[in-house]
Amino acid sequence: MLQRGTNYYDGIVGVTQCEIPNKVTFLYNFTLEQYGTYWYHSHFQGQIVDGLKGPLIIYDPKDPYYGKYDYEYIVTLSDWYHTPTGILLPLFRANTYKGADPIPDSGDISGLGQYDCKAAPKNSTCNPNNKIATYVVKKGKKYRFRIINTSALVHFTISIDNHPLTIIEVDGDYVKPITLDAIPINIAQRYSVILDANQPIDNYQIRAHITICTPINNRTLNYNASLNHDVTGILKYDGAEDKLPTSKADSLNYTSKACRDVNPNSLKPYYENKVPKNVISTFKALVTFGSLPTGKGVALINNSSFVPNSNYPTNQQIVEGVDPYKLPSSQNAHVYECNSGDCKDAAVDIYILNNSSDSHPFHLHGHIFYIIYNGENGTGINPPNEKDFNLKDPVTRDVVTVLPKSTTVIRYNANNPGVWFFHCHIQWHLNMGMAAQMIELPSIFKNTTIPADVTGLCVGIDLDKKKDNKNSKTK
Ligand SMILES: [Cu+2]
Repeated sequence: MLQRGTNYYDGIVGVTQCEIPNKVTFLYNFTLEQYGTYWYHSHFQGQIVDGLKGPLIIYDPKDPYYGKYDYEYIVTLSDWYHTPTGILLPLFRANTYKGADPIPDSGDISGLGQYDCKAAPKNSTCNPNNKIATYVVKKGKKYRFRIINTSALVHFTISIDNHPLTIIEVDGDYVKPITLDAIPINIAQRYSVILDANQPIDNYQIRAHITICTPINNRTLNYNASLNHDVTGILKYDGAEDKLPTSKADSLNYTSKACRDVNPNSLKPYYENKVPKNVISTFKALVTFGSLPTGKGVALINNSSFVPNSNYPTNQQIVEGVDPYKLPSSQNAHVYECNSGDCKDAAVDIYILNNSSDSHPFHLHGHIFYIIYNGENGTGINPPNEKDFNLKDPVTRDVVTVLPKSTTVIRYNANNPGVWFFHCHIQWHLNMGMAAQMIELPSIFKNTTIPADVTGLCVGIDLDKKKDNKNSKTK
């Protein structure tokens, strides 16, 4: 969410707030100015991986695609670890694993997946014979599927046998319709697609193919997981027999889509974009991995691993007079003001220079961005020639995949004063510090009044008092 004027409700420990203690109620109260398919999740430790997440759909009364479909479904895709992150995360961060991303045990569609429980880790919960996600459609009708990848680690390619999918929305923004047999979707990305239920009445396989886009070796935590890379669901026509689909996949070439986005050059914005031209600041983010002298693996942006200041979030520091230009290097702060030109047209370019062998889905808070350059796999981290930027009709997103050993350039309007988190959405990379803080127009932002409920999280809460307040309200 853009959180314009409410940066302090953006939910990042050490950036915009302190953590919410157990048994305390905290209200995020903000005004929406966006429509489309989003999701919410915890941004603390590994809670998102344990399931603290869900879809957030905002309906647009002027949706240009209303009338082009009859019904809609929400489809979440996720990986699943039987081991809770309370155990997994410390193991992962321990020296021996050098930060190789833990491999999930399984995957699910809208929370439903199947697994051979004999292979599940000891003492973990595993339910045999789980249901399979089933979406019932009526022949002759059209359906909007809102697809969200809420994974910790994995990339999905989703397809439905005999049913091409027409993309109409990408990360909350409408695009001109484009029809594909299979949709690659990286972590935190969203697509709305329209499906035409025009096939014979039957059951059709939904295929959510998993790809792990980071290197695996025998030091990788859970590397021998019996992960089934082909998660399935059922598209069931009303009137079809209750049986598993026997439909065949079209000749799907997963490798050509693995770890990639739908080609950004093939996606065209539905409404004409005006790309801002007054670039007030350029942030060159060199993305690498490294290790501390102790051997502990870290993720680095410009050779610095982000460590949140959990007890004194950056937004409060700036409001209380701390000079944002003097934050410690562990804060990975990039600070910019608009001092020249038309500030309504002010823009920031982020060059994501990925010098690792992983692909990274990068997400920026508080903004949607234009993908003005998306380098091919292996083309290197030399800053591209600006002549190659697409400033005419780039697609907007809020998560972009940066391929291994390549460069991507995003541009966004610098019109939202605040402290905005910029990070890889692979949960394990985030835990290793693959994050930066974009400190936008601090000379304006420092005049913000941060509400007492937010600052109160940092001064220690009297739990009994808070409970009394809550009780008195409910009475
Ligand atoms: Cu990453």
